[in-house]
Amino acid sequence: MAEEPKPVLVRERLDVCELDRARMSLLNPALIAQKLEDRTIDENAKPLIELTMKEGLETVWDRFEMQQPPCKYCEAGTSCARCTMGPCRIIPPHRIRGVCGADADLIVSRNLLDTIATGAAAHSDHGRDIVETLYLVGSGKTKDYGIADPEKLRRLCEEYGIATGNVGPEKLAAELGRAMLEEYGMVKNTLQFLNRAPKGTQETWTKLGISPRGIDREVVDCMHRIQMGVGADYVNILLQGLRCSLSDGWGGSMMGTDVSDILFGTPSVLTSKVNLAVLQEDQVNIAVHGHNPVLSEMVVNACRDPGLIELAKKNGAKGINLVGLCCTGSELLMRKGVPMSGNHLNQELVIATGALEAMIVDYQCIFPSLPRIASCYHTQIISTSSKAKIPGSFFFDFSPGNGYLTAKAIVRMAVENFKNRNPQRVLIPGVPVPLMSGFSNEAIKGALGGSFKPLIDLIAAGKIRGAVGIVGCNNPHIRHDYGHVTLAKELIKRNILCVETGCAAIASGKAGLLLPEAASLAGDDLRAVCESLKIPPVLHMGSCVDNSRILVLAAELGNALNVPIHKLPVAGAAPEWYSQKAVSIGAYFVASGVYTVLGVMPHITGSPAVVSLLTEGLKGAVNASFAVEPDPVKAADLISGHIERKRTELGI
Ligand code: BF8
Repeated sequence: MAEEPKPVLVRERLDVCELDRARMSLLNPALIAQKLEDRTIDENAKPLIELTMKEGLETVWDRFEMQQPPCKYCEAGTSCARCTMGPCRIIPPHRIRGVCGADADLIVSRNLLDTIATGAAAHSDHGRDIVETLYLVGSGKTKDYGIADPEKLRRLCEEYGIATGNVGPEKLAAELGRAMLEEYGMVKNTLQFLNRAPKGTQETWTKLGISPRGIDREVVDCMHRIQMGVGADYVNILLQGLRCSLSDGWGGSMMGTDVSDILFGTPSVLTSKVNLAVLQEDQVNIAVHGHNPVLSEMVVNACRDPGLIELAKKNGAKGINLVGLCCTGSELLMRKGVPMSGNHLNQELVIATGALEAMIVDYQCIFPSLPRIASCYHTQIISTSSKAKIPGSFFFDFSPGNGYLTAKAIVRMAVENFKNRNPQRVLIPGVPVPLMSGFSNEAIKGALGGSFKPLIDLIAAGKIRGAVGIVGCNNPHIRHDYGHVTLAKELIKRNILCVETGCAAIASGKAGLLLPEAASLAGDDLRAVCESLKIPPVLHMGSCVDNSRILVLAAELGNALNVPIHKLPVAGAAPEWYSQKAVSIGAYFVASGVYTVLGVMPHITGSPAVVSLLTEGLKGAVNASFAVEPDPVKAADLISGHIERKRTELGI
């Protein structure tokens, strides 16, 4: 029998020394109270933030404060350190060009292209890991994974022109996997899923020359353009940004979503619970954090292993309690109903409960600081991706070929760590909030009786004024969850349906908006619709790669009405975004024709020309643009104004 793998400590176990903690600790009650209010609206998070301040445990908010004031050139996007002729800053009126001659427009646009390419690469590389797993399943190279949705596998094969008659699922998996992997390069020079978009939207891309040719190719093209001495025209640079983002939204991310559905099941409506109180005092608590369900699905299986449950009991626990965090949490919540402990800014606080035996991470959105705060408790940080080794963590080289055995070894470590917990230091505040999740497009159609027609009719009749995708992160620039929750509440009040992913959806979950009862907060018409369908006014559609579900929803509505996406009464919003991935998402929303409001200003203000292109000029190119509005109530005004204009233009 194969042996379970052993972890390797990355560098050395980190320690936060007493001096560090004394430096951080805040003992002024008024100051603590003020900071609590400023930092979050998450009531379960407040007692833990208070504890971190009193005990001198450094968190993201402390580091944010210590970074103030920011460098104004970096903030404006007008600093460049790409080559060693510099670094350069644009300081008008005299220093208006870098050493190479790049002006503010070029420096800002190059920095932005770098940001988009980074985000698109992260999403699409995640997609590739999923597609590779499908290919390995199909070619018999892993026995740990299977095909959970053979019907969707067939549907996708047909979309790709792969013959399905009398062919078994393994062979289909291998063929589809290979066809998708080919789209990462440039043999085909196009992406199959672009055909899902309405014809008018596809024509816009073709006319503008921004139809992606290959997923990796577009990222590499971006990186080539930002090499000194290549891209010199800011408009040309930003058009490539749109093309690259489309290769994410309609390529890597869409594959990530659809193939995850094939491998792990297409989500259907279910109930679960959310917030930091999903941790349980009498159980071994394990959190999965990151993005890739190839890891977290195996951890779910390992947590059900009777031998490990028995071991947990022998160690004095009642069982094993697996909870999610961030997007891999959303993947498990959507498909398996695994409880969700929180979103991005909750990640250090889960450890500060003192009740977490292990945090298992893969990649993206994982604070490198986690082993530091974990060193103040018994929590083990377990890293699993060779791309994301974290000093102070225990590393397992996880791959689909050794998935289950590795997951078992990890869970065993967590279970054996239970005896090291100090019960005196456990603080699990409040009680969890129930929620409804699992709204894949298939599930939404199911709730509507099999097609989107009833939704279109409700929109045409004005019972639902339109739909808005609220997506993205938390960011210490914004009071934690305030942007998401306030915007969603404002929109549903105006009879606008919200569809949400990522950390935005988890914020809504914590605020009770993912429950059918939240219909009472909606306008009369939307309330009646939600009550008759027994659904919440805010629908959880998944993780960040699952923004592709929102694209597909918009495409299906456009196709049904025979109009391009930009004519629909829909919009996007990212009230608390921080990540490069979120910039890629915003760019593919806009490039697909979706007006998108950001709550945090990107680093572009140093170039009025770039600002004007993104907020105005793009309308003439892709029929949509960005807006920036930090106040969520004002953002709701912008969005509802846009939706009403689109309704008028459609004559509904
Ligand atoms: O991909 S919403 S903070 S967890 S980047 Fe990250 Fe932002 Fe959360 Fe997931 Ni998305």
